Amino acid sequence: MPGGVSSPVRAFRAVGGVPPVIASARGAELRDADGRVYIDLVGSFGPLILGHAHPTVVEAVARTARDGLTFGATCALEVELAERVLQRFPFAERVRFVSSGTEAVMSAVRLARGATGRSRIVKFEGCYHGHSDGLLVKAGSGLATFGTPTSAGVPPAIAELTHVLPLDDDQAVEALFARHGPEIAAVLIEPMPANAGLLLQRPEFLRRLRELTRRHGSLLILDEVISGFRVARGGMTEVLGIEPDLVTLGKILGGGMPAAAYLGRAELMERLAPNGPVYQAGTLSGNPVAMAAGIATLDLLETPGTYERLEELGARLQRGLERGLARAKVAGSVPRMGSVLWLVLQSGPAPRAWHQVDPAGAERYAPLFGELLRRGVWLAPSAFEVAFLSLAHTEALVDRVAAACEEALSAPHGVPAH
Ligand code: KE4
Repeated sequence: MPGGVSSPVRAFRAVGGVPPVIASARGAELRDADGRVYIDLVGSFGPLILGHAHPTVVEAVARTARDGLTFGATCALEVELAERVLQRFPFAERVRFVSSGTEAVMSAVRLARGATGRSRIVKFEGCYHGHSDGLLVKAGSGLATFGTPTSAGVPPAIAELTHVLPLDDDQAVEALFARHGPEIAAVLIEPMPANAGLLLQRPEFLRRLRELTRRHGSLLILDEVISGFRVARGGMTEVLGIEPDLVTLGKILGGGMPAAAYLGRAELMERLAPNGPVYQAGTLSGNPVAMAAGIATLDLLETPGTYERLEELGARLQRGLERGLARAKVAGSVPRMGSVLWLVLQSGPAPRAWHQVDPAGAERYAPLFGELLRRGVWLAPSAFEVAFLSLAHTEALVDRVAAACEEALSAPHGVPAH
């Protein structure tokens, strides 16, 4: 297994040391093969909004698996999850399930190109949309972590069809549309960019994208693989009140099992095979076990007070981390949206675009990561991944994380004060 991992961001290349092998997890905690317990602030990079191994989700998976793992045919659970997704994203009329966020975004881009007959797409620097060729251009997540924003193996002929703009820059978008408007199939954005740190966007910037794409006959694809069901029942689409053409979902949708989706109006989605000329397929798409995990997860998120609770826990951790930075006299900030937070180790206002992110912040992050790991706090092994809280986290656990961070920030070989 190259790097000893099945996904590069899990390696500790950017923070040093050897990643522990995890043996089990429950609620807000991970347990490694040596029995060490960690408070988990990664949650498998987003899916585990309920925490690890939620008994209702595990029971749904076990019960469903006993009746078969995959049929290669439609099952009732697919229809049930499809209905739940469309209830939460009422702009959409059709949904297609796939097995990963990468597949969802790759397919949505192909559909946009097929529907418009255009080839150019627009993404934003630092945003990450999975590892399909055309999207590994100035991308975030592991690419930002390893300083390789554009992957080897992507032919120039493909990369040149992807225009990459800075976030938070209205003029750059206007200028690109002025030059290439009629050739642009789609603009693709994480409405809450969370793969180059948490780069919160002005709602008016996002609304401008909707106006420009509509004016030029391009589609707007909101990649809600992270934000879907995370920031609100209907994701950022609900929060912003914007009507996108396509939305991609993943992570929470599968509740920890491999499930993702893309959704949109019927006139778009009906262009997909078998009804239309845009092809996309998948052996395990919509399999009953993943559908059961997703249904159980979305149903549990209907519990009244869910998003208020996540907001409460997020605000508590934000305050605790900000207090720790101040007391340790370390320059930094803690941008947050609900239960998603980012620990920024640079002075000044929190960045809204990749070029505002100080690379020195990543160097300061590495020792802090190690100090926190030693204190039983599991953050992402990358300065550019965000922290996630879940409904399994408690005030006591949040306060322990804040206290550990304050100690770690002041530790002798912790983060150098500014
Ligand atoms: P997957 O193919 O990893 O399921 O989803 C790709 C994807 C698409 N869109 C957004 C906004 C995403 O954040 C992701 C995946 N996120 C990364 C971490 N931020 C996954 C972790 C990993 O690569 O191991």
